[in-house]
Amino acid sequence: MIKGLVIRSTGSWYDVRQEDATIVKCRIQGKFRVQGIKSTNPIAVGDWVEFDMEQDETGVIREIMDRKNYIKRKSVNLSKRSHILASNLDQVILLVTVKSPTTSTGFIDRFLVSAEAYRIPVKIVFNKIDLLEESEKKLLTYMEELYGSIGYDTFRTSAIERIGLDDIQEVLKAKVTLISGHSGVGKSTLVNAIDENLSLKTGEISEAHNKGRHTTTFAEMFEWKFGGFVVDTPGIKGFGVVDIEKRELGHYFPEFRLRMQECKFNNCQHINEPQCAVLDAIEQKQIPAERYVNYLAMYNDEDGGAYREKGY
Ligand SMILES: Nc1nc2c(ncn2[C@@H]2O[C@H](COP(=O)(O)OP(=O)(O)O)[C@@H](O)[C@H]2O)c(=O)[nH]1
Ligand SMILES: [Mg+2]
Ligand SMILES: [Zn+2]
Repeated sequence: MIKGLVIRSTGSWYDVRQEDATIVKCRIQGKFRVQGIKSTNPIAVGDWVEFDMEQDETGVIREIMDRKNYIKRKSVNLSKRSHILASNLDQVILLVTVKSPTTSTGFIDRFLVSAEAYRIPVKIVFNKIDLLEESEKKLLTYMEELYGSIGYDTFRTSAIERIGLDDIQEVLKAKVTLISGHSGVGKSTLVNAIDENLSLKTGEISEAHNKGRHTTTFAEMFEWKFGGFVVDTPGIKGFGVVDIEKRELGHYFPEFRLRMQECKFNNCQHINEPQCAVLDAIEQKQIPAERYVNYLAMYNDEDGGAYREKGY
C-alpha cells in the first residue's frame, strides 16, 4: 500500500499527496469508523492514509492513521454527527487586526479557549499594521503585552507592505497550519504575499458569494513552496465547535491553569470562592483583568455560548 496525505476532498473523491508530491485521486472502499467519532465524513483534509492503486490510476483508500487532533463543526443536518473540518494541525495562526476590522480581546480569548481545548498551539499575528495611527499602535502594544505575558507568541505583519513576512515564513516552514480570524483581516492576502505560487481569493466578493449557500464546504490544503502546508476553510467562520463544560472553562486559560492547584477548593471556579489563587493573582495584577472579564463573560454565557455553538 502507498502512504499519502489527504489535501483535498469533494465528498466522494480525495486528492492524496504521495511522498514524491504527486497527487492521486482516491475513493474509499467499505465503511470507515474512525476512533469512535460519529462524523459525516470519514476522511478529512490532513489525514494520513494508505491506499492501493487501481488499473485506471485512481486509488482506493484502505487505512487511515490515527489523528493527533482534529477540528470539527456541527453537521448541517439535524443528526448528532459532526463534520471534521481538518486534522493533524501543527498550529493555528490567529490573524488579528486592531482596525479594519477591529478584533476584540473577547473574540481572541474565545478563540484561544477553543484552541486550548483542541490542544492546538496558537500564534497571534497582528496584520495591517500599516494602517495604524499612534493611538492604535498603543492598543497594539497593549495587546502584544497582554498575550505575550500569558505565553502566546505574537507577530506584526502588513501583507500589503510586505512587513514581517520572513518571520511568519519561519513559523510556517515544515508545519501544517490553519490560518483563522475575522473575515477581512487579510488571511488570503497574507498567504498570497508569503508564497506567490498561491492565489487564494481575496476581498469582499468571495465572502459575499459564500454567504447563504447551503452546500457543504470542504477544507483544502496548499503546499508552501518552502515546505509545509496551509489549510484553507473557505466559507467557514473559522475554527469549529468545542464542547466545554462551564466548570472546566478555567482549565483553558493557561495563566489560570498555572495557579489553580493553589485554590483552596479543587473544584474552584474562581468566581467568589474563598482562598482562590486565581482571584488573588488578579488582585496582584499577575493575571490581566481583561482576561478575567472575558472569562466571566464566557462563564456566564453572555454571548449565548458562541464558543460552543457557533465556533470561529
Ligand atoms: N492596508 C492593508 N490592507 C490589507 C492587508 N492585508 C489585507 N488587506 C486588505 O484587506 C482586505 C481583505 O483581505 P482578505 O485577504 O480577503 O481577508 P480574509 O477575509 O481574511 O481572507 C483586502 O482588501 C486586502 O487587500 C494589510 O496588511 N494592510
Ligand atoms: Mg479569505
Ligand atoms: Zn480559584
